[in-house]
Amino acid sequence: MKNVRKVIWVAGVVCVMLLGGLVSTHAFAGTNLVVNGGFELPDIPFGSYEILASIPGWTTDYGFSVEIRDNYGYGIYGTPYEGEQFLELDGYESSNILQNIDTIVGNFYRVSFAYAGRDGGETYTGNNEIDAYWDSQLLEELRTTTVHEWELKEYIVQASDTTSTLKFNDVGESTSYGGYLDAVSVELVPEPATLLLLGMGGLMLRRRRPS
Ligand SMILES: [Ca+2]
Ligand SMILES: [Ca+2]
Ligand SMILES: [Ca+2]
Repeated sequence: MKNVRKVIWVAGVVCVMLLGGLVSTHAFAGTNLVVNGGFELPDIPFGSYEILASIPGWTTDYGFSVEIRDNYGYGIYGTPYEGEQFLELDGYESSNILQNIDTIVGNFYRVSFAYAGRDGGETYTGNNEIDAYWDSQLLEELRTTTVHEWELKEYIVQASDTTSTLKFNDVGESTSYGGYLDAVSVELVPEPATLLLLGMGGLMLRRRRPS
């Protein structure tokens, strides 16, 4: 019985140490590192839209403005992917948004976001075209001919610097009609070895408990 207690105690200590290691990486897996990734700020009135030169958390390096919509549009056309608001690139003119994110060199991150085509946007060539980048790495050339059908996109990327840049470039014609984005997220992916050890620690505790 003494040995069993010792094994449980050691397994517990190992788990705490591993968890401590994860904490020290300044971000738990599952924590969204993107500020205002759901475009809920600034909070604009329900059923309206605003064209803004800047929004919290994001900057732009071309284009005058982006557009935030809060359930603005007929029927499903105004529905966000999550929350109450979403973003349209190309508010008055073709634009981009980017955000610098603190990352750990060599660590892996899960990048995800929702993308949809704009109602009315399909009438102009290339209106919904957005190129998504992680630093200089092209994640995807986002293209759609559908109207307001949210697609959840996911990628696993690796950080090569202590700051990584997530960027969305509108690459369609400057028409005031652009693609939609919502629910932008970057989460730390635990290292496989750490996950394995955590799993083994948990397994050891479960197996020893009955005796
Ligand atoms: Ca949202
Ligand atoms: Ca609102
Ligand atoms: Ca456009």
